[in-house]
Amino acid sequence: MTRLKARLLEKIQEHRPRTQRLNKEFGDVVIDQVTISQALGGARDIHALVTDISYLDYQEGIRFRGKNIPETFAALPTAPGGEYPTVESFWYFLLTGEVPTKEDTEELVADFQIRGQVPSYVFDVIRALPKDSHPMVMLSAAVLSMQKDSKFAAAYHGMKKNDYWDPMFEDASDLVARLPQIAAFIYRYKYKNGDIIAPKPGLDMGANFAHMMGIAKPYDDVARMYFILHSDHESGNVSAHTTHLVASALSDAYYSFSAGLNGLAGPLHGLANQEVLDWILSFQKQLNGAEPTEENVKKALWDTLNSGHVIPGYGHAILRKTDPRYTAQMEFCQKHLPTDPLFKLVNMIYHVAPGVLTEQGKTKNPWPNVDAQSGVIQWYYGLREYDFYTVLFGVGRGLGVLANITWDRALSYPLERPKSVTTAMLEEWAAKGGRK
Ligand code: HAX
Repeated sequence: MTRLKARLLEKIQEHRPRTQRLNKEFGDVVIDQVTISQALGGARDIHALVTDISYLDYQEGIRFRGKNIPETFAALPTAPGGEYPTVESFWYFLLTGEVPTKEDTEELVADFQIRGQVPSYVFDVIRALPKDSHPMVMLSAAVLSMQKDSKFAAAYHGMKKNDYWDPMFEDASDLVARLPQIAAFIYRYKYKNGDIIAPKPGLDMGANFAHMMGIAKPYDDVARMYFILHSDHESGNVSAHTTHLVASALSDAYYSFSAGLNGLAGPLHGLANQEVLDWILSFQKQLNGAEPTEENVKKALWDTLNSGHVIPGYGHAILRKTDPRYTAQMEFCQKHLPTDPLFKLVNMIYHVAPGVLTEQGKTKNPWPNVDAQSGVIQWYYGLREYDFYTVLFGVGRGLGVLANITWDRALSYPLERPKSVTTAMLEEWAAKGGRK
C-alpha cells in the first residue's frame, strides 16, 4: 500500500464516526429551507451537499481543505525548477487534508508513472471519432472507454460497503494519472497532424504534460497552476455535482467522471474559457488594428448583451466578487506576460465589464470568474486552438471530483434522489403561504 493510501485509510477511519454520529443523533436538525424560486431556479443556494475537500465562500472564494489559493500554493512542495506545487502533492492534499512530505510526493510521482500508462485501445477510440468532433467529446469518450477495466466495477459483487472506497480510490488515481497523456494525445492528434510525443519517465505531471504538448518552459508551471486552480469548487457546480450524482448510483469513476465532463462542456460552465477567447478575438477583428479603448470595449459588451448573449467569463452562481482563481492567473500574467496585447485587453474588459453588467442590472455578480483570464495564458504560450481549452479544465477538474467520489464511498453517502413537485402543488402552496 502506498503512503498516500495508508494515510487516506487512517483519515477515513477517523472521519466515519463523525458522519455516523451526525446522522444518528442529529439527523432531524434543520439547516435550510427551500423557497419556490429556489425550486424553480436551479436549486440555488440550497445547503444539501456535504464535502470537506473544498468550500466556496460567497466573498472570499475557494478554499481547498481550509486553505485559500495563495496559502495552498505556499504550503505544498514545488516541482524541481518550478515555482508552483506539483499536481501530485496537491492530489495528496485534496485526499487527506495534509501537506505531503517530500518522500510522500516522490512516491506519488513514481506511482503515477505506473498508473499513467494509457491502454492503447483508448487512442483507437479517439481515432475512431470524426476528427472534427469537439475535443471534449474525445476526452469524455476516452474516459468512458476505460470503464471495462474499472477495479470498482470488477470488485463490486461480494465487496462490503466499507471497502468501496478502496477500488474507487484505485480507479480515481488511475484516471488522474492518465488524464494528462490522454489530453495531450487529443491535442497532438487533432491539431498537430498526429505527431504524438510520448511521456518522459521521471517527470512530475506538470512537466510531463508540457513535454507531451510540445510546449517549452514555463508551460510546466502553467500546467501545474492551471490544473490546481481548476480542480475543485465545492460540490454543487455542474461537473462536480454530475460526477457525484452518477457515482451515487454506485457507478464507477469512469462512468461518473465522463458524465461530469459532459456537463463541463456547457457554455455556461467550463466551455466559457473557449467562449472568452472567441469573444476577445472577434472583438479584436472588429477593431481592425485600432487600439482598444474604454469606449469601444463598452460598446462591444453592450452589443453582446443586446444580442441576447451573456458576457463569457463574467458572473457566478455563488461568488459575489472577483474570482480568486482569476486573480491568481492575473498575477501570473503580470509576472510573465505583462505587455501581451491580449492580456492588456482582458484587463481593459475587467475595468469596464463590471460597470456594464451592473448597469444592465440582471446578474447578481458582475465580476470575472476563472474563465475570463485562463485562455489568454494558453494563447500566449502558443496553444491557440481554443476549442481545446475546456479539455485543460477537465484534466484539472478530475482532481477535485475524483477525490470527492472516493470520499463519497468512504463515508457511504447514499443514492442522491431529491424530490420533485408539480407546478399545481407550487400554486397551491403559494396560495396557502407555504407547504402546510
Ligand atoms: N452576462 C450577461 N448576463 C448575465 C451574466 C453575464 N456574464 N451572468 C448572469 N447574467 C444574467 C443571467 O443570464 C440571468 O438572466 P435571466 O434572468 O435573463 O435568465 C441573470 O443575469 C441572473 O443570473 P445570476 O443569478 O446572476 O447567475 P446564475 O447563477 O443564473 O448563472 C452563470 C451563473 C455563471 C451561469 C452566469 O453568470 C453566466 O452565464 N456567465 C457567463 C458564462 C460564464 O462565464 N460561465 C462560467 C462560470 C464559471 C464556471 O463555472 N466555470 O466553469
